[in-house]
Amino acid sequence: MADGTHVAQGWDSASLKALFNPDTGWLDRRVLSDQGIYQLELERIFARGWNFMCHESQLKEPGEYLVSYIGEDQIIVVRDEDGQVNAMLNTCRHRGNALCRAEQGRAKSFVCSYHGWNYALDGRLIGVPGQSTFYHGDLDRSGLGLRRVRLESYLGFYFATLAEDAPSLHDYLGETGRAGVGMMCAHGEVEVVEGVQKNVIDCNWKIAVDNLFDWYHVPYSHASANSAGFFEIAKIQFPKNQMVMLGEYGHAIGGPGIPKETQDRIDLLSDEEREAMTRAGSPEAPRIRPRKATELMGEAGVRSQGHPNIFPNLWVTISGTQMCLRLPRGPSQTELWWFTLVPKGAQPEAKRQIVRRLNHVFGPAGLLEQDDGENWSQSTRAARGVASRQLGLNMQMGIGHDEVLTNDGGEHYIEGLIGEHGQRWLYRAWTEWMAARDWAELKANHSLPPTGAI
Ligand code: UNU
Ligand code: FES
Ligand code: FE
Repeated sequence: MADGTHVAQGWDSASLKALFNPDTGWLDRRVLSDQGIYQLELERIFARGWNFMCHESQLKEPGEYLVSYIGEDQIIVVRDEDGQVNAMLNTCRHRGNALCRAEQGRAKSFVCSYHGWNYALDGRLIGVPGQSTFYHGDLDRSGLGLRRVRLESYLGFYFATLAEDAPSLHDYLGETGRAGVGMMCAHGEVEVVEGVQKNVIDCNWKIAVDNLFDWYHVPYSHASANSAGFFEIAKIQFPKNQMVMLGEYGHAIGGPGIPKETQDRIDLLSDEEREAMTRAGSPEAPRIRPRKATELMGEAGVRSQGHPNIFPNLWVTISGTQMCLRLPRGPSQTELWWFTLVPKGAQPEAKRQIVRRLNHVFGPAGLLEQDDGENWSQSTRAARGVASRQLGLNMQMGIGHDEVLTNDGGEHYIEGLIGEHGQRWLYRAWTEWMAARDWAELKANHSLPPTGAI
């Protein structure tokens, strides 16, 4: 059944909701290990949500394509001869073979390597060997095109969904999701450098997502980076100036936030003065955004120096310099895809320097990801142990000590100490997505960002 009931025996709506208690912060560890839950995630979260595919700069010319994923479904994203970008399932309609074997490339059409069926860049089946002879002219090609997938873009970032009844990408992202995507364009237009760095970590995808809101681990997990002089934790963590933005459908942004009084002073400055302030090294805000960033990110969003997560699995890293997709590969494995952003039209030498610097931070060669990946895989492994998995995971930090503020722009945010509001918002949304059988139920039953005490 399309709603996944056949694969998730025992997981009815009530038992799924019971896996996380947002009022206490206790999470059932089976969410990191159970095969039935994993199958249901593919159907109810990945197939239903808007999944990041690529940036427009990755598909410049007609025929350029790349292959990405919605859960475990491969998706071809390709620019056709008319300049239109199409998304289609990467599976031949004959015997199901994968059409694109390359991760990225340029094609005139897609010819299947098994029996030679040929598909146009918009998915139409345009050639079948032996049509008039072996098929006796009986084959109706018109019904055998590649399965088209809904694709929409925001600020040049393309997302796809398998759900016909999903809201528009714009509405799905909401204020918080749009602030998150906007963060990447806050200093001007961007492009993605060639090549996506990919590696697999033996962890559940959610433990990697929950980490991006986690500014508690930085001095411990990354202690060696600090003592090696790789970075100065005191200059990036801002434990008392944290801001968490909460958005509909599970989007959130968490991490350091520029205090409002500081931003009020920044707002009076010209863009040139802001650049000078950044160069001089402001102790309160590592990188000051230009005036027009407020339009993209909102008045609260523009103060965030933290990490957006576009639900379910797109992490925008600090100041919008990279993106990381956390692609699920079973309950115990996650494929991480790193996209590096540079200013549009950056010169080769400038690009090279940015890539070299960022490769040392996150990604498979990055010091920070090596520290964290080790912890995530051990958390995931323990969730498979019959005794260990009976103990919940604790996410209680900050409960009852904070307040959700709301402004005229419709932004909802919490300011204060390091806490686990972002993680709780993530898992609360996760249970709501998992318990809803379709978009109608999700729309009716999901939590709107709260106001007041939290
Ligand atoms: O570990 C992290 N999430 C992090 C550390 C992020 C940015 C800078 C340092
Ligand atoms: Fe593609 Fe047969 S599986 S042509
Ligand atoms: Fe980290």
